[in-house]
Order: sequence, then structure tokens, then C-alpha cells
Amino acid sequence: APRYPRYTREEVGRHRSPQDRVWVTHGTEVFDVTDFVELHPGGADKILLAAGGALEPFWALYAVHSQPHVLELLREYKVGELSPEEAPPTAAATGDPFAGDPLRHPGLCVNSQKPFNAEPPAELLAERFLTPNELFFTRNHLPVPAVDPGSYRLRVEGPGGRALSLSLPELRSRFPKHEVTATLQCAGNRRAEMSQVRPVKGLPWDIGAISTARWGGARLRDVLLHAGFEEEREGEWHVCFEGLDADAGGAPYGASIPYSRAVSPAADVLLAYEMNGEELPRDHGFPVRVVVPGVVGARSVKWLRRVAVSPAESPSHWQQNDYKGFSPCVDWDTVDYKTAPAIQELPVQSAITHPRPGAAVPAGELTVKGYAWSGGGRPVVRVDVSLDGGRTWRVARLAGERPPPERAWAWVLWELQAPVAAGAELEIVCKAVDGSYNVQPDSVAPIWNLRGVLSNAWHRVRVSVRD
Ligand code: HEM
Ligand code: MTE
Ligand code: MO
Repeated sequence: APRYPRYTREEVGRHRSPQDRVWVTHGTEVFDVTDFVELHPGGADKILLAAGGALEPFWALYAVHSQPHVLELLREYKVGELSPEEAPPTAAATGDPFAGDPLRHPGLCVNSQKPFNAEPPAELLAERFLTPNELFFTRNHLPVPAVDPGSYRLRVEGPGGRALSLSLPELRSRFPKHEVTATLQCAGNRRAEMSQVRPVKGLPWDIGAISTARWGGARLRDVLLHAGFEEEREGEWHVCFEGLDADAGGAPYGASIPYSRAVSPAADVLLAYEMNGEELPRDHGFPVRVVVPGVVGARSVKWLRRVAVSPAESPSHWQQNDYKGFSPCVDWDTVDYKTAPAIQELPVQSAITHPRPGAAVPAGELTVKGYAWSGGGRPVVRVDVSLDGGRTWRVARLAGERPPPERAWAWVLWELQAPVAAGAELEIVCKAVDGSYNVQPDSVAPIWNLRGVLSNAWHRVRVSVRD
């Protein structure tokens, strides 16, 4: 057998592009697949996502690779072995509050490591209607709490000072399991485009702070009624949620939704313990999270520890002083958070996931792909696509089944095929229309706001067509 040179993971990690060569690992073997990149049946863009690291996390998403001929093909490109002293990466036990965070999928585009904030790469975002759990965007404000499922209790403050304390088996057995397919979107999705107009404060999300899962759990409604609440409640009431994650001062992450939404059987609000048929992953709120379909992600509180009904909204910073929209004229000297309502239902949104900005696409038939979604359960009824910056339009084909009316909680994926001529410069644009005929604004500047939230202007992607 040939003797191969030994490399460390760090050395492999320096080979991430055709210029620097494209190296990957599989098991303890190292491969230089530069010459295979353009031949890859799944596309060059996808194989490059694994460049410089291990193939396994990506191949776990695409079972097509678990065939003998794929490994045989890979073997031709072998150039080395990993050094035996290379231990698998583990979080060192330091004083770091984030040291206990879970391991993440290497394909995620990380906006911030501590706390962890990451989105799936656009190449994988809308490949599937249900986002694989490992790729689902993650928005953490704080370290991920370590929860022992055996001693976990959910506290539900009932009327008249009575309280419920529910263990995980009680939550699972006392209430019927309800399943809902719902998209979560962060208020800051597409913030990066807004900061091109003028700087904003916040993580520079691209188009991927949005993902879709099939959630399973107890209905919040059933738990509230079990705790003694009535369906009708006179006056203004809110259902407040607290997470197990707390800041340095001990204040937990918190948020609230109106009582009427919480008890409405049509609103499908869940206390979820399952995500795409698996138990909730730690990053997404293990063991229990709220899922509020049609509403900004910030209200779907993870690592849920407490539910309470109150005449006021959650006192949390994230309900009172963040996740609100303002006029473009408001700046950090003049902002008064009390003057704006907390974001709940989100406006209509869409984005192009393929091709990517700056790509050089082949002449002939171009396939444009993307997602569209609207808040409040409003269905997406149409997606318009332009290849010339919005002068002329075509209608995209929407994939999937028609959702139940007023409960369109999940995104639609869409596609458009169009002929493109060699040498052309295209400005691809998409815009969606929802069931209330709400449309997206054509540009970002008029909706600019200091926090960079609610960024839903027409998505524009410039590409050139190769000669
Ligand atoms: C398909 C090899 C990396 C995504 C394939 C096929 C081969 C292959 C041989 C065709 C399999 C068949 O149809 O029998 C490889 C090798 C890789 C690699 C050698 C690394 C050195 C990746 C990565 C991704 C990926 C990192 C995703 C991030 C896909 C997809 C297909 C595919 C989506 C299906 C394409 C289709 O059916 O249209 N790959 N792959 N591959 N690969 Fe990979
Ligand atoms: N819940 C807790 N306890 N802590 C958090 O930091 N982030 C919120 C929400 N729930 C958060 C939370 C925000 S802003 C969003 S967008 C969603 O969770 C993201 O959910 P995900 O990480 O599962 O995608
Ligand atoms: Mo968010």
C-alpha cells in the first residue's frame, strides 16, 4: 500500500478554493478533489461548501453518496492521511460561558460564534421544503443552556395564583400531540442589504435567517385551558414566555404574544418538543420551545421555562426595546421604543436562492429559484420574477400543495425557467404577493430603520451570462 503524507486538520483547512486547491477529509483520509469540482454531478457550488473540512456532515444530508462507486471515485483523489494525534475537535473546559454550546454543522454561514448565530448557505437553503435540523438557521442571544430532561419542569402560572409544573413526560402524555409545518423568520433576515443603504445595528444576515420545519408538541391553548384559563378573557392580556437562557444580570430571554392568538385553535401555537420528527436539537430549544406560526421568530421562545398570563407584554428587553420597526428618520439619538408596537406578524417576503450574486451562468435555459412567505398565515399567491431589473416580468411556478386558508404557516419554494443569451448582464428580481394582495416594496431605502429589521424589499441579484 502506498505511504501517504500526514496532514493536520488545520493544513487541510487551508485548501478551500480552486486557487489554493480543494481538499476534503473522509474518515482519516485526505483528498485533493480540485479536478473533480467541475465534474461533480451535484454542482461545483455544493462540493465547495465542504472544501477544507470533513465530507461526512454534508454527505449525511445527501444519501446519494452512500453508494460504493462514490467512495471508489473519491479514492482516486487521495493525497494524504490525517495526523494520528489529531483529536476530534472538542470544546475545551475553560471559563468560557459558551464552552458548553453544541457542535454545529460546518456548512452553516456563521454571523457570530458567541453567541452562535448562523444561517444555511443560499445553495442549500431552499433545496428542500423542510430545512434539515442541522442546517436550520440559529439565532441565539446567549449561551445554550444545558438542560437535564429528567429534572426539567415547565412552570405555567394559572389564574388565581395557582401554578402548574409540567415534566417532559407529562407534557407529552397529558396533551394531544399536534403537528404544524411552519417557517420561522428572524426580524433581521436580509439585514445585510439594509446596511448597504446606511449602517444599522445588528447581525449581518443574508437571505438565510429563515427556515422551515415540521414541529410537534402540545398546543399552548390546551395547556392554558388545562391550567384553568377560559377561552374568552375580557380586556387586554398577553401570554409571556421565559427561556432558561439568562444574561449576566440573570434576566432571562423573554417575549410575549397576545392572549387571543395563544388560545385560538386556528393559530396553531405550539409548545414544541419535536422538530422534523426528532427531539428538539439543543440550538433550537431542547427540550421545549414555543412555536408561534406566522409571527416573527423572536416570539418563539426556546428552552422554555415559564409561561404566564399578564395584562402587560413581556417586560423583556427583546419585547420592549428591540424587535420594533421605525421610520427612516429615527436615529439612535431620537429613538423612543415606547412609540412603536412590538413586531408580531411579519410582512410578505421573498428571495432568490439561485443563482447567487456575481455568478457567471451558462447561456441557454436559466433556472431561477427561491422562497416566498408571508406572516399571519397569509398564503403566497404569486411570485413575479424579472430578469431585467423590473422592467418586464414573468410568473414563477410555485411548488407544493395549497395550504389551508389563513393557515399558510410555511414558505413556498418557487422556480422559473427562462432563456438567457451569452454575454448578457442580468438583474434578476423577485417579489411576492400574499393573499391580502400585500406586496413587497421595490427598494430598501424607504424602509430603512436603525435596527435593520423588516427588510423585505424586492430581492435583486446581478449575474452575467457566459459567452
Ligand atoms: C451527487 C460525488 C461532495 C451534493 C453526487 C454523485 C457523485 C458525487 C458521484 C452522483 C451520485 C449518483 O447519482 O450515483 C461527490 C464527491 C464529493 C461530493 C466525490 C466530495 C469530494 C458533495 C457535497 C455536497 C454534494 C459537499 C453538498 C453540500 C450532491 C448532490 C448530488 C450529488 C445534491 C445529487 C445531484 C443530482 O442527483 O442531481 N456527488 N460529492 N456533494 N452530490 Fe456530491
Ligand atoms: N429563545 C430564547 N430562549 N433565546 C433566544 O435567544 N432567540 C429568538 C427566538 N427564541 C431566542 C429565543 C429569535 S430572535 C429567533 S429569530 C428565534 O428564536 C430563532 O429560532 P432558531 O434559532 O431555532 O432558528
Ligand atoms: Mo430573531
